[in-house]
Amino acid sequence: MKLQLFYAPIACSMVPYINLTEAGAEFEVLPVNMGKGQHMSPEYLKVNPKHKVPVLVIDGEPLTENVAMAVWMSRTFPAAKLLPADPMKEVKAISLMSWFASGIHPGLTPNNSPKRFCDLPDAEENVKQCAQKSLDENFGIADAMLAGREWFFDHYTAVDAYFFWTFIRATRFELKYMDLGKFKNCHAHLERMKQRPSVQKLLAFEKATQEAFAKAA
Ligand SMILES: N[C@@H](CCC(=O)N[C@@H](CS)C(=O)NCC(=O)O)C(=O)O
Repeated sequence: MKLQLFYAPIACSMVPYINLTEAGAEFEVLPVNMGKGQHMSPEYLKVNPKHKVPVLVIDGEPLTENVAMAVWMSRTFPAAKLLPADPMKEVKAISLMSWFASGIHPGLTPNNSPKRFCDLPDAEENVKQCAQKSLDENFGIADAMLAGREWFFDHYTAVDAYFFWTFIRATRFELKYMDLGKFKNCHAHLERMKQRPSVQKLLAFEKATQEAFAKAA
């Protein structure tokens, strides 16, 4: 099986990188330089007309959407236990990841591109403030879920990889309208994630990709 992952540093393509690594899968990374607009190029739009990363190409067939990728990986690499085996817990895991995709991710993006959400004059700060209000509420819910727990389920799963991305992404913004520091359980989860070899590999790869992009600029 040939696996290729369209990946951009900082972006949510971190999630399938971690999951594939956890699964011990062999995959090729195809870096996308969003700073140079590669995700809007005619070649990339043929792969994903939604102009987003990640895309996982499975034997030539492109699959988009993080949640779908996690389900596919869990089925394809069952030994990695990327989702819980119990059917109810499995759908709860899919429910959590869907919330990250549709509830948390939309609170992240406006912080770096507010004009995409409202192009009225002087609206940028208000867009960021609204986004951070949403993040504050959602991270509060996640923080309560993680209280007294190592992972979202009774073992590490793809849900942890996805949440890790949402939280590390938030820590990389300058957030004027919320205090990320109060989410102690989310921070502890982030630190636990950073201990995993898959995450260490990802962070090293991200740094190397960013350096390569900077050199090419
Ligand atoms: N629902 C998608 C979201 C993908 C997404 O929004 N990716 C962002 C990076 S985190 C992106 O590629 N943005 C570029 C754009 O929208 O032009 C998923 O879960 O895979």
